[in-house]
Amino acid sequence: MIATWAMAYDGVKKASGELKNNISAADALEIAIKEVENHPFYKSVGYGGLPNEQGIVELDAAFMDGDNFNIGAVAGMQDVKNPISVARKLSEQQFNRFLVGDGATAYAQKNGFERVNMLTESAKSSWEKRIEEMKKSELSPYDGHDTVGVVCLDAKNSMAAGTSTSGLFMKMQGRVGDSPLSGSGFYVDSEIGGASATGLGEDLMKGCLSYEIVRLMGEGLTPQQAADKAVYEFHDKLTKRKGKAGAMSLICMNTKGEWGVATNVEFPFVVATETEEPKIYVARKGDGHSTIIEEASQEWLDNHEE
Ligand code: SD4
Repeated sequence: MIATWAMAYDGVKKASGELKNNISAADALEIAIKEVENHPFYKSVGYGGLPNEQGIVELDAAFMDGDNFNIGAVAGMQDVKNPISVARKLSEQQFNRFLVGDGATAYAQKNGFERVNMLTESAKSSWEKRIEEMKKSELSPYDGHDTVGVVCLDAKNSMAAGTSTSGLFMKMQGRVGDSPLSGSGFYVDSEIGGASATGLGEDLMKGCLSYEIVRLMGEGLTPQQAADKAVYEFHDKLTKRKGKAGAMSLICMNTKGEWGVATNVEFPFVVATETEEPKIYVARKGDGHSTIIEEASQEWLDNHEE
């Protein structure tokens, strides 16, 4: 299992332990993502997620089963504790697999998903503070955003991919990023591998980078080669044509459990394999089209904990 950001560590630990007991990739992915969604300190996923400019927490999530390509997704959903579970349930339907706004919220309610006011006091005060700061300076409202994305392989060689996010802090009401979009925020094919993205959705969705990485792995590239090629070539293309590229960090894994990461910002992520306990790594862009990946140092972990 590979997952975006250090916040995924507890979820990956819990889910990878269960994978050893032979649970499915889909179940493991849901366990891992729910753990992040339920944590009130993680400000951009689930409970405690930062709100949009109206002060409302709008949640996006997606689930994909790599065996049969089933996809379920929600966007702009409110007051539902575990968006990933709603997305997974939708993936089992024949029609109506991607629901937005009130429709997504109503579906979750009707199907018994737990309702919770997702705006914590702490997220509300961050929002109030940011409104004040924005009155005084040119501060970008969009700083600070971390989606949880997971790619998972199980003992029977099934794969799953999924995402969950409250999107960009101070986003416009109704704004949706890459996370619930197939091919952009996530993609998985159990005969090849899977990928997932985090970063600036407005740029990520221009490159369909999750699909591109899976396609490149299908052509024989290792996950690291595929991630490097897809992400840095697109970063260069965007920079050339538009002057700059937003933050883009991609994770991927193939059917052998080999993994790769590419990113144009400093990017922590978590990996657990059959032989390796869950570990936090930090990736950054190297020279040319390469990525430097190091295990997170004790100092880094201490800072993060704080
Ligand atoms: C979005 N990609 O809504 C998400 C936000 C994110 O790290 O991943 N931030 O655009």
